[in-house]
Amino acid sequence: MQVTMQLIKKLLIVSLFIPIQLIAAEVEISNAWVKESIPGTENGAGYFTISNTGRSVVSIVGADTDASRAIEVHQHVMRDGMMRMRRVPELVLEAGETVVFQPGGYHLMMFGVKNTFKPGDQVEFTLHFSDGDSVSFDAEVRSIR
Ligand SMILES: [Cu+2]
Repeated sequence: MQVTMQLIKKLLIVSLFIPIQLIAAEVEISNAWVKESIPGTENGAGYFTISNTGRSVVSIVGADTDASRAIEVHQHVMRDGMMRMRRVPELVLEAGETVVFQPGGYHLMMFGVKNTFKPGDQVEFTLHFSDGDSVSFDAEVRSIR
């Protein structure tokens, strides 16, 4: 009996911890990756796919990482025939909407990368939402060759 109760407690703890990363703010994050560092640059970019699986609007208002001095949500835009980047202060996802962060589009822009990103490294990111919620996830560094 004693053993059974302990086992149930353990199972409860495990089941409480596993889903937290994915269900906060009712978003799902997948395919998270970071570009391998380009020698001589101190900036980096992170990518992922985010789906709003809830019934209400979710809005990304910021990001955090320990891997760089600063981080911003960015988007590539064409202006005067030139590809430029701009900061996105708020990215709104309607209920059911999926947004793909990918090269040439949305990205997590890292300024002052502390350690060179090598393929296979893990980088942790946290996204902050307008309702005060946040979600953390790991991204794997991928080779760009
Ligand atoms: Cu950028």
